[in-house]
Amino acid sequence: MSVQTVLYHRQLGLSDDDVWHMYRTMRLSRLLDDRMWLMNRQGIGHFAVPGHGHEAIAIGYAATLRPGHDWLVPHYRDLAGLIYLGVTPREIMVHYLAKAEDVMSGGRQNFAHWGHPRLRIKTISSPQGPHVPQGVGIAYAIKLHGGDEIVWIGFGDGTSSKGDVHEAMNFAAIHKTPCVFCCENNGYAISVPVSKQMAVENVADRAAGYGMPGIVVDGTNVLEVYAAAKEAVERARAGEGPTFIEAKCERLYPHTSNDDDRHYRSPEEREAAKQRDPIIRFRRYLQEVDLWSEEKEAELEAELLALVEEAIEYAMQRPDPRPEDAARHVYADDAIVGPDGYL
Ligand SMILES: Cc1ncc(C[n+]2csc(CCOP(=O)(O)OP(=O)(O)O)c2C)c(N)n1
Repeated sequence: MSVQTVLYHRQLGLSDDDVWHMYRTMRLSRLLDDRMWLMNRQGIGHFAVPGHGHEAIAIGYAATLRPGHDWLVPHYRDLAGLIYLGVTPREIMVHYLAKAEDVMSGGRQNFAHWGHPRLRIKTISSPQGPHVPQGVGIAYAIKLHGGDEIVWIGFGDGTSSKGDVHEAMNFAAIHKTPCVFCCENNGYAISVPVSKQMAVENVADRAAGYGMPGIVVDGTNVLEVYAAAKEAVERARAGEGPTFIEAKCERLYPHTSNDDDRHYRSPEEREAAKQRDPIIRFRRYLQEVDLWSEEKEAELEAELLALVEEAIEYAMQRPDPRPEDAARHVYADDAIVGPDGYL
């Protein structure tokens, strides 16, 4: 155990319990993702969007947010972050199976179109990109109201090419809106590699053009993401404006259950990606600082598997949405309004 590694999470202000909770949430997220993938293959869930490989990013930033106070406009691979902020395995499974009580959208939206009014997680759009200016709009409203909330806005490297994303970042920098942009760069937009997406080396290089700091972090290292996120969130909260964080990671699975990445990634490339699995990396760190053991892992796995199975069991038995409710919440008179009047 080296002195430097012992100190790293403590230096960041994280206790031993905090890092174990982060690890536990990453493991829970992965188990849920694994089960959803399997259920899709069994013909049960119609569409799975795997977060495999993005867990360190989602946990790293979620740990810097105040649940139900700060706003999250997430990337669709951020399942781990949602769980960290308080979304339950039951809510995830009910959403996955599009049941009537789905808190995200009553079973209307596709899977991984996250949303949770009580936790201030804003539902995302199917077209890639529009959620970014929507997030900046929330941040601008907070600024006008004089609130101390911040908005975390996540998106992928492919989405960063969209015009609405550029407009949003330009506006945010001009008006110093309290938000953080996080580009989760896994090197692909479905089958399109990042080299066909942009001519710059880092997406974060663009930040200078908007007039905001641009930071590149290793998105497979949860503590590194946490450190960068913490600084950016503090900056936004202090009224100093947005930060652009690019977190480089690996997409360990195909794009979605509708994709087969063997058509565009070699076996060697897929094998190399596995070496950057954020959960394995974090486990190694915890082991180095004496917070992990085989016994603890076995206990954790048994506990989490029971949670996941219970959530599946629960969700499978919930009623499907009624056809006559299809237009509910479509117009403003029936909208879900939070306690503070926000939609
Ligand atoms: C405007 C728009 N164009 C294309 C699509 C189809 N599409 C859905 S996800 C996706 C890839 C996005 O890639 P990226 O932003 O890098 O995120 P990743 O899936 O790699 O995490 C595409 C092209 C879409 N939903 N919306």
